[in-house]
Order: sequence, then C-alpha cells, then structure tokens
Amino acid sequence: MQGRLLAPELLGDLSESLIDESDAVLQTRFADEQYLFFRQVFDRQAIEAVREEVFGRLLSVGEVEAPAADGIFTGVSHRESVKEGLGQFWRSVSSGQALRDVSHGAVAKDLLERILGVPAVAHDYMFLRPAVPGRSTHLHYDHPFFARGSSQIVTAWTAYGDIPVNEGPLLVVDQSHRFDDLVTATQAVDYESNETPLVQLMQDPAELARQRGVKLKTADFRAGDLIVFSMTLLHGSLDNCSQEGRIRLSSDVRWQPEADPVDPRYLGDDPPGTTGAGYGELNGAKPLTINWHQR
Ligand SMILES: O=C(O)CCC(=O)C(=O)O
Repeated sequence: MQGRLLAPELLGDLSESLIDESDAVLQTRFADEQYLFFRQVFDRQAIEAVREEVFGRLLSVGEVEAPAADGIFTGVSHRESVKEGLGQFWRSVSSGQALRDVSHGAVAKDLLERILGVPAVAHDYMFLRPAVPGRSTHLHYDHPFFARGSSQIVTAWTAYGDIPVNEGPLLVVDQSHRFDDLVTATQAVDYESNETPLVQLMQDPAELARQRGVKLKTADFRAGDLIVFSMTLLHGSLDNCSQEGRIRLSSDVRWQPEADPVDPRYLGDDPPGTTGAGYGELNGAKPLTINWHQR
C-alpha cells in the first residue's frame, strides 16, 4: 500500500454476506463488523454500460485507449482543454445515466434500506474514482467528511469491473471501529476546507495492523460487487499495480435514513461538495496524469 509491501499474514478475506440473508442477520453483522460485502449485486450488463459510458468520456479526452470499456490508460490526457472546465466535465461524467442507474438505482436503494432498517436516501454527490496504476487512497475514517446531517450515514462502494487485489480494490482494517483513540479523534473533526488538518493516517498500514493485532481485509473484487461500511471503519485502497495499465473504476456514495436531515453540501444537481468547490475538488476531476491529493 502506497508502495509498501503488506506481508501475507496481515491480510485476510472480507467476509461475504448474501443478498438473501434476512434483514435481521445483515443488520446484526453490520453492527458487529461495521461492513457488509456482497458479491455481484449489480449485473454484468449494467456494469458494462457504466464502463462504456465513463471510459467513453475518458477516451474523448485521450486518456483511455479504444475500445473504451477495457479501461486501459494511454498515459496522456487532453482533459485540461475541455471547454466547460475540469469540475463541470467531472460533474457531467458523474451524472451519466448508466452510472446513476447502478449507484442510485432501485437495487442499491432496496439493499441499503434493508441494512439501515428504514427508508433511505442517497447523497446526490458521488465520488467516482478512476485509479490508474500507481494510485491508492491512504487509510482514513469517513466520519469527518459526513459529520453533519445524520448519525447513521454509511458508504456504499461499488466495483465497476473486476478489481483483483493487485489492481487496487478497497481494503478495510478489521475491528477498527473499536480503536477508541482513533475513533474519538476522527469524531472530533468536521472537514470543511483544505485548511482542515489531514485526516488520512500516514502510518504504515502493516505497522498499524501489527500493533493492533488485526487483519487488513480485502478481496479480489468482481464486477458489480458492493461493500457497505460505516463512518467509523478505517479503510483505504490498495495500490493499482496493473501491468496492462488497467484503470480501477469504482464509486462511493453515502446513504442515510430519509428522515434525517441531509448535509446540503452533498445535495442537488451541482452540489458544493465538502469544501465548496463542487465536483472540481475530487481526485476524479483531475486529468489521469496528475497524482491524487490526500485529505
Ligand atoms: O476507492 C478508494 O480509493 C477510496 C474509497 C474511500 O475512501 C471511500 O469509499 O470512502
């Protein structure tokens, strides 16, 4: 992770949940583990449509080779020259119908309502992440970004394509909701501007796992897999080490009880986002040739 090797004994498999388990079983497991990992919630056709839509846009700015749906990085980008600007370009990619049909569609809504046990609503603002080889996300808790509105927000992370372990899927730190020192610290932060102190943990994940006696859990994700996790579970993503230049594509969207107020930063057709810079503040909005920022 971030160029550091993870010894195999520190890694474990995410436990898999089944869509046809009862709501009570899923809710109990979520309360205990703070995540639920489901295989192939969305069908391949729907995922393929997302790949064609999103990578088709990236092909139009020279970032992806044809055929677009293969998601192979060209190593160059002409995105800086789009007329509408980077933020609006990314807003439009993030608003694609095929993408929204999966990320915000009936299948996702039904499952999230079963997990939350109440009618649920998704934030309109979405974090769509095309990760080229070399990219990854440092470990962090999501709480600081979603500290307003509801106390029952969860993240839904979807794989738009097969993402084997060497191509940078999501990773969670098992039992990290019980790290009282880190959870208390994260709950004290309300991230609102680039001046907010870094919430990403820069500590070596292997050292953290060893010190705390826990596993780093991940999986060879397959197209349409979904992991739902709480605001107080440490997570990040593995380095994309694809030898073929394959781009890892995922989205993360927040869901919460419909009855709770929604943080207006994440609502609407052109949401302000965490810092107020809209879609332009996201790593996804950057040309693929530019490294990701960490918050
Ligand atoms: O996909 C990634 O690289 C990170 C995802 C993440 O941090 C999240 O879903 O909250």
